Amino acid sequence: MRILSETSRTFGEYLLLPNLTDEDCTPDRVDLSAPLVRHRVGQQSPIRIATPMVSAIMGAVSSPQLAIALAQVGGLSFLHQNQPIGEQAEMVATVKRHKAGFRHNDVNIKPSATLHEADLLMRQTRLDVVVVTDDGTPSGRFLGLIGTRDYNFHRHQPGDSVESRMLPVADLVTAPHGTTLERANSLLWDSRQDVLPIVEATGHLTALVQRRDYELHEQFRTETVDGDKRFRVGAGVNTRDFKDRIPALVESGADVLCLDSSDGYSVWQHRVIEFVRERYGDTVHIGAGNVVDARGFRYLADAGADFVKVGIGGGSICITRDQKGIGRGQATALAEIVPARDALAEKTGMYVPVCSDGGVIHDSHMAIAYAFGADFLMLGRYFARFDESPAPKVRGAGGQVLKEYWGEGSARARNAARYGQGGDMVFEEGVDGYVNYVGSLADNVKVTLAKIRSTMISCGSTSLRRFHETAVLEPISQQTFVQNSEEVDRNERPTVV
Ligand code: RVP
Repeated sequence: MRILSETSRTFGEYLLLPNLTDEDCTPDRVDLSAPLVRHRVGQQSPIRIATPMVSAIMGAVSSPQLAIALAQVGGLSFLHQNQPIGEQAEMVATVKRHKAGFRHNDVNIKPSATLHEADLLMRQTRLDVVVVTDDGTPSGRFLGLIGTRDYNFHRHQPGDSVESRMLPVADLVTAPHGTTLERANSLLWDSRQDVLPIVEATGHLTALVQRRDYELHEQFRTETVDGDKRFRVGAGVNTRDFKDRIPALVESGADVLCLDSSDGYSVWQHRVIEFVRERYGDTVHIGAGNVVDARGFRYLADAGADFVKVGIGGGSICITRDQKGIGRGQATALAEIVPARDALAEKTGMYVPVCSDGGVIHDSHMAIAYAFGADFLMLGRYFARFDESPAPKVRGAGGQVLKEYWGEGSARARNAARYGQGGDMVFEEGVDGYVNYVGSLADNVKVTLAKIRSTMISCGSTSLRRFHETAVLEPISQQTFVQNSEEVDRNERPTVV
């Protein structure tokens, strides 16, 4: 038995001290881009992300819709593996089909359907516009568009037909299949439409180009895309069915895989990485974890992991520490692992990025995590609060709007491949709860990034590497902590709708 002398600490126990801010230190110069997968020192990582945030491998968090929204602002999602292989592969394919700027037409309605049915469909799919085809299927002939702005139940009857209010194809400016995104965007502006349908010679619709996507592109200019301008997407895998799951995910176009486990310091993860290297060489990227000390990091990095994920027990829905007595404060885990990453890079010339997973409660904790040297962050609770997360919205007792959020180790998820104790799950390691609904991913990420840039400017840095190298962090006293938290609760205000 060994007892370590230092106390294990979390992000909330530190504050940053400002460094000198000079003339070159302005928010527009801050580059938050980070390597996602291993690379030789001095060379570019094969996958870089402009927004160093990835969504958690969780059923309550990562869906194709969230993956598209996150890739659109420069991050990346990992679709969860607690589902049949075919379903996960189909989710990956859905994201890959979605070429940046071109939205796919897979939600359709017949002209004879009622406005009530159209309204219901748009609410269910969270779309503003639905494509009308003669038979109501994606392969049907394109007849027009119906959107939330085309009807109003104070003026129109729910039983009126879609045909009576849709914008018919004859009144729409359309573009032929093969039109470039640049050309499509200028047609969109010239026509003053919100949506430009891309139509084949046969009269079938292939895609929609939307004004909102153009505006997001202009705002962020940082989409995470592959060589064919398709959004990049990641997928979780496990140590049980990997021989079948990995080929299916690779086949459907997953850009990067990640082993999904609460404790990744295991020979089982080593074997999965070996399988990937034997079968695919370096053409398939796979991250591993989770670990909380340098031994675990080195083990997985030496096994060939493309990145290593750090964190046990710190997740907002996690009760592993109570149930098993295992875990470590996230800040302390990073403080030990980041130097091991840098020492490995120095010794071998190979840089293996570190992902800090879980435990971010306030946006300021993200800045603290980057200051500790994390290359990118995996977030569950943060993304669960947005429109695009797959969980249902519910109303709380006080009337506030909430979204459901549950852990992968909860009875609801029963993710046995991640939390199974030998076979099935015998006890729970996660809870099933709610988070405040706060609106769209793009709007919220924009504000969070503004805060991180502002912190970095105060600390005199315009890149994450420099921020980490020069950051001065200080543990705060219990008294400072109490003083901060005893004030009026200014955080996490529920959105009133
Ligand atoms: P958070 O961002 O604090 O909500 O944490 C998300 C992380 O918590 C996930 O990426 C995962 O590592 C961990 N997790 C997921 N489910 C559970 C659980 O049920 N204990 N923990």
